[in-house]
Amino acid sequence: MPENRGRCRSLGSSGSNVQTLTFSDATARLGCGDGGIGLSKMDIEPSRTPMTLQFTKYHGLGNDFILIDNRHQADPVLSQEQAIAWCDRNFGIGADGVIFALPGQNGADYTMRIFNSDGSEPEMCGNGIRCLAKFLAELEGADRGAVALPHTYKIHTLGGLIAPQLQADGQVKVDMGEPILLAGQIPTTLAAATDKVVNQPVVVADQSWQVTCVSMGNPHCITFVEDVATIPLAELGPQFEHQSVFPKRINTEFIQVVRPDYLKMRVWERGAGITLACGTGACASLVAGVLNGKCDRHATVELPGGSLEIQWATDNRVLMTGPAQKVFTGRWATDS
Ligand code: ZDP
Repeated sequence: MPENRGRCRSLGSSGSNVQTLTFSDATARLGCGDGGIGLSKMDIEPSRTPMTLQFTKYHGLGNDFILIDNRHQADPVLSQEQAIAWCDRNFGIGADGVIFALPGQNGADYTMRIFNSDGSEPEMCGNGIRCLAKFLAELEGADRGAVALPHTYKIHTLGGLIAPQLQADGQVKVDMGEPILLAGQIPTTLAAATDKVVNQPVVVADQSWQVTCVSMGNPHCITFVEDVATIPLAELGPQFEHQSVFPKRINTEFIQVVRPDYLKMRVWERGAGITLACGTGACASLVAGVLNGKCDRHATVELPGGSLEIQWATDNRVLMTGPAQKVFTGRWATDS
């Protein structure tokens, strides 16, 4: 039964039958206190309130995320298994990832953690951090005028301190920090650890590609092509992602330089597959374009879901400007 499959995935069970748990068993196993999830009414004592957990759905140019208010505790309220179930577009809410708004650390206002739709945890997420900034403003009462614009948040991520700024026109401008160019730090074995990877050959799907690698906290491999529309992304993407020269796997971008100030991009994301947009990917691609002498330091990057403005400033920091849109709020409840 499809319902059972969804439920069992969220419980991390490999069996095909619904598991019968008491409320306290379930709470302990799921580790989310009163926010426990993933159980049907049948699974808990009938007199108890069904367990639900609130979420808000956002997207940045169609790169969509489930946002969770996790400010009360330092650990995400969902396991990576549960994130997989929530992101499932048929058996769950549907999203490219789950983002947790956690208490700040190292002097930051908040901490962001993200799980990809395959449950893996990336270091950073450009579209996601724009969504997070809007979500935080909402939690802080922006609709009552409690957040004066422009407003900048300092967000701790596994990729370092990132600063999204909410602007008066509704766009979010993010200081994405400095790009990481050394092979050992990206990481890739395509060059010596302290060398850059600019226009280097790599064999994928029995073909040699000239690639440039850049990390924006998370790793990206960029290939310039004549026409992005002709690239068989679903076929090539996973083969780039799992090429052994990328020990932490890789996000893969194909870029068409329409003009030096206008790039077209298609992306295969590590842990999420084809997405409509990728903020860190757009930043990495502009940096790669500059390193290859193909584009200006300030350009529009057109993605299938819309466009981002990217600038590699003279202080070596990359600035990304784009939208983030709330779509709906809901409660996860498998009994409904
Ligand atoms: O590095 C990775 O594993 C990515 N899948 C993380 C998500 C990146 C994202 N698409 C972005 O906009 O930077 C959210």
